[in-house]
Amino acid sequence: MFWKFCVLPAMLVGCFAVGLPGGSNAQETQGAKVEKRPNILLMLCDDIRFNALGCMGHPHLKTPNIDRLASEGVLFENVFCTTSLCSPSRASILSGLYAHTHGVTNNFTEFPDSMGTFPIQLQKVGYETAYIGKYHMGENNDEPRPGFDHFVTHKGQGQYFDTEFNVDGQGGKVVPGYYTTVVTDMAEEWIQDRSGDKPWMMMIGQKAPHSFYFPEPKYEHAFDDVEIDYPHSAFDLSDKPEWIRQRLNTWHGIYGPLFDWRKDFPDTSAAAVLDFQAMVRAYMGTILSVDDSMGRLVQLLAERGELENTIVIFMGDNGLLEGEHGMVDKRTMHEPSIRIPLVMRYPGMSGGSAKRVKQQVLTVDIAPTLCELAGAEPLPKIHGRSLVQLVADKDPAWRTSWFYHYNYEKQFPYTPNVRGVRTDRWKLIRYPHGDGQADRHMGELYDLANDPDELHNLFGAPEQQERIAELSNELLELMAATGISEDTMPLDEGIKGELPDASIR
Ligand SMILES: [Ca+2]
Repeated sequence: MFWKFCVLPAMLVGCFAVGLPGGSNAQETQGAKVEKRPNILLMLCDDIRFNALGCMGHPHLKTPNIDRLASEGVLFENVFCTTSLCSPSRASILSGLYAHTHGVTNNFTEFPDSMGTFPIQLQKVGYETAYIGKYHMGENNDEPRPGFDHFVTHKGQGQYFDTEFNVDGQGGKVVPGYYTTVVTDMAEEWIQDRSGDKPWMMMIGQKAPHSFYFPEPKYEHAFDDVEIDYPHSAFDLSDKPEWIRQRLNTWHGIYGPLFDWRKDFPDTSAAAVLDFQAMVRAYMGTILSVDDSMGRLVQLLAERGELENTIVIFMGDNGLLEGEHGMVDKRTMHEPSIRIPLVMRYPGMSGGSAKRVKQQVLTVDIAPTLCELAGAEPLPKIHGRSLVQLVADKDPAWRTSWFYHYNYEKQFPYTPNVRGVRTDRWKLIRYPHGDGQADRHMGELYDLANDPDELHNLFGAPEQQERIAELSNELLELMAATGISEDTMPLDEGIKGELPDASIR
C-alpha cells in the first residue's frame, strides 16, 4: 500500500515529488526538435453526479459528445472530491491540495493569491491561459485572479439566464442568453483568437447543473415521460445516525423545499414525490446543454486541426445526493455526494484507444497531471499525484485509501463535521463534535464491495469493531500525511430547520 511506504509526512511529500516519471514534453523541449506542448480544455461542471452521463450508464441522459471523449480517451470510473462543496473542491483542483492546506474550507473564503496553481505553472512555460464561467471562490469577487491571462466570471452563483459577467475586470455587464450557451460562445471566441504559436489552457466553469435548475427552453420537456421516484434507500434509515433522519425535513432533505420545487413544506405525503420528480427532470435537462457545449468546442478544435494536440477534460467539482438516504445536496461522505465524473481525451496520454481506470482518483490529482503533461514544473509539496503513469501502466503503487473531510457550516446547518476514510473496499465515516471529545453521532461503516449503495451500516456490528479501530488509525495516519497533526474544526451546533439566507442558496 502506497501510504505505508512513507512513514513520515516529510518523506511522503518526497514520494509525491520524486516518484513520478518526467514529462515527455519537457524532454522534447530540451532536444533539437521542439515538440508543441498540448493545449488544455478543462470543462468543470457544478454539482454533476458521477453517473449523469451516458458513458457512466445513466438510464435516461444521453450525452453523445462527452461519451465520444470517453470512447476515444480515458474514462475514470472511481473519482472523488476530498471535500464535497463547490469552493473547497475547486481550490483543490487548481492547487492539488486538500482544503485544510489551501485554506478554502467553505464557500465564502477567497483562494489565496499566493497559493500555487497549475495555471500559474503553465504560464511559466509559455501557456496562454483563460478562465470563463463560474469561479466561486470569494462569494462577491468577480475580479481577475492570478494564473489567468483572460478571466471572465461573475459574483456568486450566476443565473441560468442573463448573467452579469465581468470580463477581465472591466466591470459587470449583463450578457443576454442561456448561461451554458453564453460561456461556450465566449470560449469559442477566445480559442479563435489564438494564433497557434503558443500553447493555451482554458477552464470553463459551467453553472449547470447547479440548483436552482432551469433547463434551456428547448430541453424543458425533455424528460417529461420519465417517471422518477424517491430512491429505495430513503425509506430505510433505521441503522443510520439520527442526524440523517433530522435532515429529512430541512433544506437538504427530501421532504423540504427541494430548491423551491416544493412550495409547502415539509411534505411527507406520497403525492409530494411529484415535486421531487420535477426537480430531477429539470436537473437532467440542464446537462443536455452542457453536452451540446462540449460538442461545439470539440468541433471547433477539430476544424482548427487542434483536437489531437489538446487535452480535453470533462469533470465535476463535487457530487450530489438525489434522494439517497433521504437527502438532497452534497457535503456528506456518502457515495453520490463524493463521486464525480472524469473523462480525459488526449491521444498523447492514452494512445488514442478507449481506456477505463478503476483505481481511486481524487480532485487533487488534476493539477499534477496537467503540469506533467504540459511539461511544466511540478507544484511543490502537494497532496495529489499525476495520473500519467496510472493511465500508462496501471501504476501498482497507486493509492488504495484516502481521507475525506468537511467542516460544519453555520449557514447550512444540515451536515455535521465529517472525517472519513475510503479504501478500495471499505468506508468509515466519523462525525466529530469539534471539541476534541468523543463523537456524539453514531458513525457509519460500509462494505462497498458487497453494499455499493450503502444500505447496511455495519458500525454497530460487534465483528466489525476491530476493523473500525484499524480504519480509525488509518484515517489519522492519512490526515497526518497531509500535514494535519491537530485537527481543528467548528463546533457542531446540530441539524436545524431554518432555511439558509436567500442570498447564498
Ligand atoms: Ca459544486
